Amino acid sequence: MAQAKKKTAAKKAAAKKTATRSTKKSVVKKSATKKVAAKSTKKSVVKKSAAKKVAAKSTKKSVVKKPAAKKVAAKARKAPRTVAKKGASNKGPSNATLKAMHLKMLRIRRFEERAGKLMEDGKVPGALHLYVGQEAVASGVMQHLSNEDWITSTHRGHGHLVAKGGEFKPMFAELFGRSTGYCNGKGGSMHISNMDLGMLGANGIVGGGPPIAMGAAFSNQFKGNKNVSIAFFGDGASNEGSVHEAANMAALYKLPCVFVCENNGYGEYTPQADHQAIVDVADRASGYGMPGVICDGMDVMAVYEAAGEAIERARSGGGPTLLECKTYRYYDHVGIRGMGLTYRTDEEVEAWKKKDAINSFEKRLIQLGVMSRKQLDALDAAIGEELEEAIQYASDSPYPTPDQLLEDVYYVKGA
Ligand SMILES: Cc1ncc(C[n+]2csc(CCOP(=O)(O)OP(=O)(O)O)c2C)c(N)n1
Ligand SMILES: [Mg+2]
Repeated sequence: MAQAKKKTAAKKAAAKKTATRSTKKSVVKKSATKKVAAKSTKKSVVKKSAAKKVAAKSTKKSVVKKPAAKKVAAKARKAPRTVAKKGASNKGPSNATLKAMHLKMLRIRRFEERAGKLMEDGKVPGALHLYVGQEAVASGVMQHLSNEDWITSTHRGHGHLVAKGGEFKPMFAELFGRSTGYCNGKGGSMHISNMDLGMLGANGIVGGGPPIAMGAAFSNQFKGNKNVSIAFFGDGASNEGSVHEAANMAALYKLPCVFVCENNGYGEYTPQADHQAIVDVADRASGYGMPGVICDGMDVMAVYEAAGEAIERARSGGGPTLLECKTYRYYDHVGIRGMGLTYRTDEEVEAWKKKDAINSFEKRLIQLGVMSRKQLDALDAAIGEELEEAIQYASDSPYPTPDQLLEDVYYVKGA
């Protein structure tokens, strides 16, 4: 019993470390942030009471309409954010679910590694923002979704599509600009989408996805179905006005939407501490009036549980959640090696790789007897074969013809 307590205490401490950036710099910044946060709490208390007066003045109709939303918002303000508890759910996932999440992660990793190499060999036009390192986030979230649920992605979108059920052939064809691609070769890496899978699109506009996901959630609420929409965005995007507007409206209308911030510590080449004064993006949730939750984005089970709770809340009318997943991208902002900028150290990258989501989950699957090393290797080899076939298929596919140039795109005739 005492040993078990010790173990949980040690686990908690480890989880805390993961959630917090461990450099000295960030510790100093954190305490400064705390002071700022303390100041702003005082301020917000004053502001809140003023806001209450304004709310009281508003029409009877709106007061009657929103009591439930008010309760959720009040709750969210009281408990601005929580750190997701591991093993919080009683119902452990089935072996089939564990296997499915592992498969998603491995498919993303291998797709991205191969796509990155092709780009660096000059075989893919344009830039590729690769998702390697962040696989646990897409996989843990998407495990709860069906094709009827919508997602919006980012410029780093291949992983989201693979996890949503995207197939390698039309994905590579899209990256190669071929007419057999998901968008007939006109979307490319940064605008790949597929409505049948509920993937509303990657997006070259940082912060462009959340308003679209919020709108999709509004349509679901309007239609009265139980579908949800998920907005994936980065720590950098979390500073964009479009994200704040979408979150504000989603909370106001209690929309079935989950805002998933993939905090990988950088916006392009800028460390988080240089682009925002907070450490936890989830802290902003209270400002929107929704629950904020932090989870270990390098642990697919932690993401699965935290996302499951948020998605269930959204489906059952409880409104949106801001879920922050602490994660890391192994490759550069663009491509594998990028531009050779020294904005982060090799030691930092290696330290995150030690927490690799796929390695640790495979160890767990073996320990649990869900899969053997042999089965895992066979699966990996099969994915490799599927990839090569898809690359061949994409290379053999034709480009769109000039007469198809204006199909599938918005344009103003005669302009
Ligand atoms: C509106 C807009 N501003 C700036 C850019 C340039 N840009 C591309 S990616 C990026 C960083 C985004 O950082 P984050 O949201 O943390 O995503 P990550 O790249 O870390 O996945 C920026 C600033 C853009 N594409 N769109
Ligand atoms: Mg980022």
